[in-house]
Amino acid sequence: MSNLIINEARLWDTLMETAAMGGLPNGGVARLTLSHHDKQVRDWFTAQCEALGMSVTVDEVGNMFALRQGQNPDLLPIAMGSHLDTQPTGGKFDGILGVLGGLEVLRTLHAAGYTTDAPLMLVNWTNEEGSRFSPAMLGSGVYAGVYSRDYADGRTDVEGEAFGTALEAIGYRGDVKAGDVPFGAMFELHIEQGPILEAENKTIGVVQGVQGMRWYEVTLTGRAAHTGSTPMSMRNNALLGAARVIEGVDRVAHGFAPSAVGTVGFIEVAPNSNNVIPGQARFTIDLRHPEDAALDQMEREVEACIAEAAATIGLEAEVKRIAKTDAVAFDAQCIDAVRYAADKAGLTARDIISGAGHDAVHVARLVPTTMIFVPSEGGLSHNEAEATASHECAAGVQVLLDAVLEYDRRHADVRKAA
Ligand code: HGY
Ligand code: MN
Ligand code: MN
Repeated sequence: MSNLIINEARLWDTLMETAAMGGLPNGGVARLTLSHHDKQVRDWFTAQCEALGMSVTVDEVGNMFALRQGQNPDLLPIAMGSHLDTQPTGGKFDGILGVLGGLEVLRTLHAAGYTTDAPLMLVNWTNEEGSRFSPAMLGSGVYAGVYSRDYADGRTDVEGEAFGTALEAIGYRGDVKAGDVPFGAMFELHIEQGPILEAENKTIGVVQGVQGMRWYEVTLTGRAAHTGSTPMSMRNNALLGAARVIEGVDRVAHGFAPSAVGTVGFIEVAPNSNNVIPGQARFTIDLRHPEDAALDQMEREVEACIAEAAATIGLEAEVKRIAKTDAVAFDAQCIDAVRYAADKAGLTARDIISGAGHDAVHVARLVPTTMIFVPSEGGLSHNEAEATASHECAAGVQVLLDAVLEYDRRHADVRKAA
């Protein structure tokens, strides 16, 4: 059992230092994937890891893997990781806490001259947010074989720039095939992004799994026409159709309360002019629920709502499902290591299912994986006011350190006993 303690002040300083990379005047962070701010933090990440004697490998979709040697180089590394990209009006903690938490663990081990049995790895997954380029968790999805590299390369942002072009523009097209950098387990520290831990006054979320999530791209096409001279009976207003669907998604989600959520968060209208009846509306739908069967039913009800709006208003509807991640349960041994670590630190904890999606969802289909949550103030995230207290960040990183060391020790014991 180790008595290593992470350095809370160093962790907080590092969080605040990186929050300035894409920092916003109101205190939030805009570090969209593959932007120059993303390049800035990636370059910084590489320098920090190399300063600890680690080697950094970049794969073909920009996923970054920093490796720390263990006593037994033949073993698969134990990974820690999350994402460095943010929402356009993101906060200082979503994703980056998991990467910087892993960095703090590695800094603590380095300072102590402590070498684990298995190698350790710190991962930055590309485009977890799915904001600039949908869908979310794209880099980890390509690593896991859910999406092809070509599919990812072809995704475009609202300006029409392709993922592959942006990746090469910041110099992060690695020469290793996605999926070819192996590791044996992953622990992801993340803020909860919801209200439960704070409401129950718990410091640690022992994450059991992640709910199912589906994203759709919908294009409704009507007819652009003059707002002044076109009678109401002669209109094919695509934005009116979108409004009906937006209302319908909300109604379907409430119909599956309390577990379901449904949102339309992005919409583009063409030609988007004051005095033109909208000829086209393109928007995304985000549906989530802990049970896949419920998502199947929600999907049917939303599709029916789209068809009805199109038929009533005289629109063409194109619906593409661009992401489907079924509910995932995390690994019992990893979860037990987290529980052990929370107990060891004397922290209050509770089991929890993640409402938000994470790279751990794709990774869990490949190797033993779990997550550690710390509270979000007011349950708020994907908002500039996102906040988690320094001592809570430090508690999460201490649990990350002790969970990884415990997992490493338990596996070393099994090998010795064999
Ligand atoms: O969509 C999500 O849950 C994550 O923030 N990408
Ligand atoms: Mn995140
Ligand atoms: Mn996020």
